[in-house]
Amino acid sequence: MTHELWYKKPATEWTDALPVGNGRLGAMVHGGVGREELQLNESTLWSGGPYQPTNPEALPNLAEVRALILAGRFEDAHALTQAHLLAKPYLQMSYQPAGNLFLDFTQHEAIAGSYRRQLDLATGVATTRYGLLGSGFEPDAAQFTRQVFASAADDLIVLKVSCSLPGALAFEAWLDSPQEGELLVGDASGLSYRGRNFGKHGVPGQLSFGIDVHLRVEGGSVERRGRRLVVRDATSALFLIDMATSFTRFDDVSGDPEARLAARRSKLVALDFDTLLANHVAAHRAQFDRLDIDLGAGRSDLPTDERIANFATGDDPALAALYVQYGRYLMISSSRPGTQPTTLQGIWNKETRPPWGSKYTANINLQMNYWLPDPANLPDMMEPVIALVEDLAITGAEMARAHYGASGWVMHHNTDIWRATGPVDGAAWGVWPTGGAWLMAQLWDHTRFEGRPEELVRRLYGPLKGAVQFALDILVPLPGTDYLVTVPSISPENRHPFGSSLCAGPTMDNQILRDLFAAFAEAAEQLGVDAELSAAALAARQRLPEHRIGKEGQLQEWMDDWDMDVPEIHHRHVSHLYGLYPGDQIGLDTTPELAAAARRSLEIRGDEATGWGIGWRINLWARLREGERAHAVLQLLLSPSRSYANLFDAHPPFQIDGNFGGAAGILEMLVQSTEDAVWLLPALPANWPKGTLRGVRARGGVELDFGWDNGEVGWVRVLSARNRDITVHAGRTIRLSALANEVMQHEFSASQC
Ligand code: FUC
Repeated sequence: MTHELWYKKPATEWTDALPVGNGRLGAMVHGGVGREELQLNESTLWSGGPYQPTNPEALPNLAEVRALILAGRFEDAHALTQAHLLAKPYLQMSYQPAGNLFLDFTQHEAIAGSYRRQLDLATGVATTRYGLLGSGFEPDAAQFTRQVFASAADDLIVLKVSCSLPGALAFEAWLDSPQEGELLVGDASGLSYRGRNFGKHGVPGQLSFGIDVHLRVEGGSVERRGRRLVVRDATSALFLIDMATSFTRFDDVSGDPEARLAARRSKLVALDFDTLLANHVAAHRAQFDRLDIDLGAGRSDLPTDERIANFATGDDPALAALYVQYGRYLMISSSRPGTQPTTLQGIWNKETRPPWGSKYTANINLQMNYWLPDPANLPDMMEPVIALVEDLAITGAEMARAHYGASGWVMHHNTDIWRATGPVDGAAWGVWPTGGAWLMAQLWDHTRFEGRPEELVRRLYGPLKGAVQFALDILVPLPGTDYLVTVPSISPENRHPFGSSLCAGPTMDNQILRDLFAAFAEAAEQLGVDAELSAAALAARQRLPEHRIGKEGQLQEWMDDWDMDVPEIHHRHVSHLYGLYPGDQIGLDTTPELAAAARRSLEIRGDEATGWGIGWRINLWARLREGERAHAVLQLLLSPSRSYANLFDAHPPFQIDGNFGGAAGILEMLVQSTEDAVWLLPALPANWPKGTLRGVRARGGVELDFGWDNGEVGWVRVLSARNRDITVHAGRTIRLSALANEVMQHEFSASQC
């Protein structure tokens, strides 16, 4: 099984370039023949500095906004919200590019047909190779190779340029940055930039940062000429690239980038390329090799851009498997323990004013970014999200007090590296108090995948409790009923027919809070604490408005049957279908009527959406066990209009959530689970009749390998961390008794119905 993205030509656009990353450092590798360009990122380089955007006008106006919404005066509520309820500033900080490293080569015309650029997902190495014409070389006499990787083992980016002909390598290297600062003019051993970040929306820039590029040349010479390093007559050149900022925590920018760079540099002097490569590949494979997927043969003979254009023909199931592995690669590269969570663009951003700030949008996008790690056997990659909610429980507590007079903590629909949690962007988008609750419900699901280990439950308990306390404080009785509702809120980001998005008790909030309260009760019970609060949460849960089916047979998005009268009936968000996926309150077996209504809603909404909207729909169709439909939607994703040449998801320009959501969707077509049962091939399309999946994780702390032929599961292997019984649905249903840490294999062909 090949794990390569490959191309016959260099990148001309940023979205042709190949990403490498180690969670902290990222680079986009362009692979030009005359000019190599590495666009560089460091995950803590954001605009602004510590800030707390509470607005003192919010709380005094909250009761009035509530009253206006409950009276159906939505436009008045909207105007008052816009004027007084938003955070100050009402926009957040953005993720920033650090710089660019350029190599200008003296000889630069590749022999036709000799050029190949590739990214090997299994090793995490981007390689460019070509032969050179001219300058006296015979064809093929000089083969040039560039290898780039971002090492998690040694925490740096490595670029090696080499030539098969001793002494034939000549280039000039230089560095720039879009951030304010200066290039240091030093000796010929490297290039350095020292700079400061930008302020934004009235929040001053408070970070300093540095980029260090060290160069070691084998054979030939290197000299400094002004801002450039000039290499002549060399055989190979090794660049070690490191970056650091003064960011320490959301409220602390007192770190010393100089000291950080120096500390890492001192460890690197002794390391040669082969050692660096071996360290990197071992660390990468330790994650990457944990899952293997084979959906059948494909067109790995074609360059990846041509495979994307060809996917609709149906002869390339292997591209769907590659898409899963690419999602896993992007996760390993952009989110590791101790680093920042993956942003809307992972850790790859070249713009100082990126779309949506390249930050964390928490009304679908941040959550979707983390749908993949659990099933895809990368549970460590959830760590940055756990660290995030630990921060948000602090910053969001101040926001909860200031804007709602509530205890606990809140995050609305966005956050940034400074862990701002206020309502931003505008009344139509920002005034949605359940972003933090969704994250906690998702992290509780993560504990299920992990088999609910006590240490993890203990760690999540504080943020979970805070999210519950906030929810209990802000729920208000709906006049004339026994219901408790969120108000003001919205159903992200859909406008209802009355000139606003603002409403009371949108379906998604009720679903999220049902999950949150249930999660808290389970956690409190497991730890044997907070019985009273747990009872209060369960009592409130009973009073959340139940699901409703509307006049078109659809699942209502709001308490009232407004769905057919909205201005955007094909809206990309499908918020009320949270209960079907990622939630499990709606299911074909458990709530068939609601499942039929959810299906109707999905049909009305339509499959045509931007990248992440497609990613969500694949998962939803998978939960409805509609393999063909899920596959048809996957074909929309794996097409030139939604996937760039480098397989980045196009939410024009680029947003990584579609990559993660799409990859998770493919796994959801193959395996679904509760803590007691797994379903194998619940939504298998006819296009993937034969295959294997090894190392996939299921809820209950279970790892599975299985194979199928003619669309039927032939065998399954189950590995559980503890003794347990598992029900396996795979055409027929069997019950397996697994012993802790012992592989249990079952052949379906031999089993009884
Ligand atoms: C949500 C979406 C947009 C975009 C943004 C980052 O607001 O509605 O489409 O993905 O997040």
